[in-house]
Amino acid sequence: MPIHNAEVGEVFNEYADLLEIEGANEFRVRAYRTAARNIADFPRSISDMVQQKENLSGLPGLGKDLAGKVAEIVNTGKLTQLEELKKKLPVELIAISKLAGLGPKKTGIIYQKLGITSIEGLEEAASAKRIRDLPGFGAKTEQKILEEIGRKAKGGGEKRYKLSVAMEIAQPLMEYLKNTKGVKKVEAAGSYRRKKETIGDLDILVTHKKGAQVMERFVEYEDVERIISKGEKRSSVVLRFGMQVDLRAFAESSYGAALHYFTGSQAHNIAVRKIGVKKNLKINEYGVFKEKNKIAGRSEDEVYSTVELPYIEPELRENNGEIEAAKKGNLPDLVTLENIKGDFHIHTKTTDGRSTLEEMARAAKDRGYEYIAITEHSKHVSVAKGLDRKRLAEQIDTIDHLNEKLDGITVLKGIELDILEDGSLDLPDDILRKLDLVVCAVHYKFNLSAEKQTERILRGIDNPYFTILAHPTGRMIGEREPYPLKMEKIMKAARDTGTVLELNAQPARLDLTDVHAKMAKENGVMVAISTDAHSVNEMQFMQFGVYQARRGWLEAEGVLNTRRWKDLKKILKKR
Ligand code: DGT
Ligand code: CA
Ligand code: CA
Repeated sequence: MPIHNAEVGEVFNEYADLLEIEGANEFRVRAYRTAARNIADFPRSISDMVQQKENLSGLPGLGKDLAGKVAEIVNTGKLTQLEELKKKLPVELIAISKLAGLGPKKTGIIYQKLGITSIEGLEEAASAKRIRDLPGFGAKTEQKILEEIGRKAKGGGEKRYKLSVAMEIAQPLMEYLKNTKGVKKVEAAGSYRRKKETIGDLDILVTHKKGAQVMERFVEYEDVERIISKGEKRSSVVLRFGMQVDLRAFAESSYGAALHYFTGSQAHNIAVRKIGVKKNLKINEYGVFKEKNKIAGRSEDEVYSTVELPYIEPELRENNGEIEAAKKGNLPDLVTLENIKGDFHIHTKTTDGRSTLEEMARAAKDRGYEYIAITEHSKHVSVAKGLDRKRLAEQIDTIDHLNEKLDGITVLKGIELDILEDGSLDLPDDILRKLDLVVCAVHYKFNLSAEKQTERILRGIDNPYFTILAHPTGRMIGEREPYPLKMEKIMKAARDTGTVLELNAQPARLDLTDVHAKMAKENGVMVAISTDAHSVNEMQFMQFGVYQARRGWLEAEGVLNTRRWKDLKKILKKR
């Protein structure tokens, strides 16, 4: 298995954490963190580069020494120095550093000043009020430490999985369950059905004929590592990848009520039940009851209609205004994958993609699209062989020729243009003028203050050729926090200039978030759902973008790439 860039980055991050706990020189710590970020961010597979014996010391932030360490990680899966430091430091220090709000720096202080090496020792010291006087700490931090230890003891703070990963795990399991004799319905409820960007555990519901061996078959699934419980109606297991799965069986007559109950969210359920209470109805996972009589339960539609609501799509069920909208008959008509007519963010082999331009164009046509935009990196991203003005001009010619040859799909000329630190754009206007659209993005200097970062992007947006702001917050789920940004200001500027915000569909990005997508809609800002595909395969990520857009209440109307080519053409011309 080739090791992913993010995994190499993780090794460096872990090393940086331990160095910080040990009290190492802060510049040294920072060098590893910077390298980790650059590696995780690097658009080509570092693993491939090592295998092909390419020189790594040209990568941003990597000198000869770090390049050697990268090669070691790729070749052996380990970093010797990290292993040695791990042996040297008490193991629980890492667990301590992972307690919310602590981190390696504070853990280092606790360790060095008080000699604390275990969670137990930390709890003792916090209870004895010995933490609050440490430099950079206070009574509040001390209190938080105690709460956090209490929460952990109750089993909180477990791992979450990206939706794409959860789907890879869940789909074969559900297929397997469907193939059980006597099993009728199999569906995953919970956050999975609401298409949240990350999933805590899987909640699978089934209906079956009497005597079907579904629970037996479930716990015998090849990826089951541990059985937590097994019963007739409910079983729980932990899979090899660490994910917990709860399986619950219901009668057909309760299935709709169960599906509603276990889809959640809990906040949505509570709000629905409240309406029920006003109507003297009791709603639970078995049905809707009026006194002793069951009046609904077979379908979700039935359940909603007892409280005089229309069906509400799972993606909206967060008690985030959907109940009010449903009452008023104002629910959004959510965008679907079928509405999507093109993709505005595509890389090819010309820079760091893995498929050719023509392969991407044909794959887009196969998906039923009418257009795609080719958007290579610009020159500032030198590590991805970003295009300078000359190579971009050549690509424009190539695309013109390709369009003459292709039928039924239009390839748009674009670029993923770097927004430089001062807000200027990476290529001059006279070449941008020749493009159909310009996708702009921040790719470095993530650590500016919110004011500076916002100012930088606003200046970029001022350029009349700026069409779409790509992955607006730069976050990577579970890996990199969004950079601080005044999103209201960005939204206002986007509205005033007709700038489009991208909802990047890469499962690790999903940037805009659901909350920001909704905010865009409320601000009258158009969204483009784009895959940022680096291969034909990655064009499938469109689905994840659409899920997130639906969670953000977006309708086809508010999504630019639902437009037919003939309409889009006019919109692009006008800009
Ligand atoms: P997750 O797994 O953390 O990604 O999030 P969910 O939403 O899948 O949450 P989970 O697995 O704890 O429970 C699944 C659904 O079951 C949840 O969305 C609502 C329902 N549910 C679970 N426990 C309760 C409860 O104590 N009360 C109510 N009203 N509903 C619950
Ligand atoms: Ca769940
Ligand atoms: Ca659950």
